[in-house]
Amino acid sequence: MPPIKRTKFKLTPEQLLEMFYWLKLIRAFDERLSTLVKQGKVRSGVYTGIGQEAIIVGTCFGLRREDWICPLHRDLGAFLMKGVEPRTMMAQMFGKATGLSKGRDSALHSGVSELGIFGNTSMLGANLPVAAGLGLTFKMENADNVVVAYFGEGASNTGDFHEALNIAGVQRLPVLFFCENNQYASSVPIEKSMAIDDVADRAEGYGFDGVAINGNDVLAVYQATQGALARARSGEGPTLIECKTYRWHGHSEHDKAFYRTKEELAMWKSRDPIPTFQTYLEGLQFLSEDQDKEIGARVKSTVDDAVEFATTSPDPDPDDAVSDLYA
Ligand SMILES: Cc1ncc(C[n+]2csc(CCOP(=O)(O)OP(=O)(O)O)c2C)c(N)n1
Repeated sequence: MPPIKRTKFKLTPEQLLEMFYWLKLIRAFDERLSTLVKQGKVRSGVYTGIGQEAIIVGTCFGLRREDWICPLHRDLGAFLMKGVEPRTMMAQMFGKATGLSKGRDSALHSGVSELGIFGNTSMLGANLPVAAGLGLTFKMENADNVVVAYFGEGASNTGDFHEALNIAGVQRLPVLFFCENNQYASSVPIEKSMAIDDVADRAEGYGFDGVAINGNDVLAVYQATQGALARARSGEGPTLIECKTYRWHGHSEHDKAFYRTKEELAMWKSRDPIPTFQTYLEGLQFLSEDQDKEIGARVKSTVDDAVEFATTSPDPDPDDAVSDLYA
């Protein structure tokens, strides 16, 4: 079948189905984690990104292994798309010896340098100066690799955010700053922490483009990413892309989110990125009922296998607590 013509950066039907698979896998992974937390199986805080999957899929799809990502607490899907096995990721959340950090942290700070994944820090915004530093390395090495750095709208109020954007603008660094604007920073709604409507407007103060897009439209995110990637790879510097979205669950799985209304949640659920994309694919006759079932079955068996692996994996050996240290 010919590629889609509607968009500037063309995707084949096969690639679109792959995107659909990733959306469903990331949703299923988070949903299973949410259940497992309640069963006491997870030894980590869990901050699901349910409702925000289009941002991860639209940004990570087609990234090079050499490109780096700086994911947030809500971005486990980015680890999967960058190449971490679902089994390993689940074992990480279970705090098992087979996880990324071998059971030695609270699961959300691991990175994988071979895959270009920077381990997140707990301080909001602190990943952004690191992203700028990675970008500076690429510039100094004359490599056309790019850094994709995620942050919440809450983090855009920190000093680190502004310092990172400033140096990225001055040095024209190959960094894509991706704001996951899910409307709340913990319990604080955006209108109580910012006097402007769009985080994207902040880029102008640092001399580069910022754009606000529908973060629940995977193709809109993909298109914006590809444009910014092309500019960054050719030395034109950073871009700030603000994705308007919503997180369906509380800030973490132990937050019941009483600070928002049922109506607000229902409104955003009606903009669920997955059925929206499914309808689009079906309209183009790229997704049949059988293909949908096959993708659903593949997603389920991948998550089942990951949970089985994590459940049966050994606990860390206390003697290993200080191994892998370096100075
Ligand atoms: C510098 C700093 N201040 C406060 C916190 C506590 N904290 C952790 S997550 C969070 C909310 C983050 O909101 P946002 O940046 O919008 O990302 P989201 O969780 O909504 O994805 C806060 C205030 C922190 N980790 N670091």
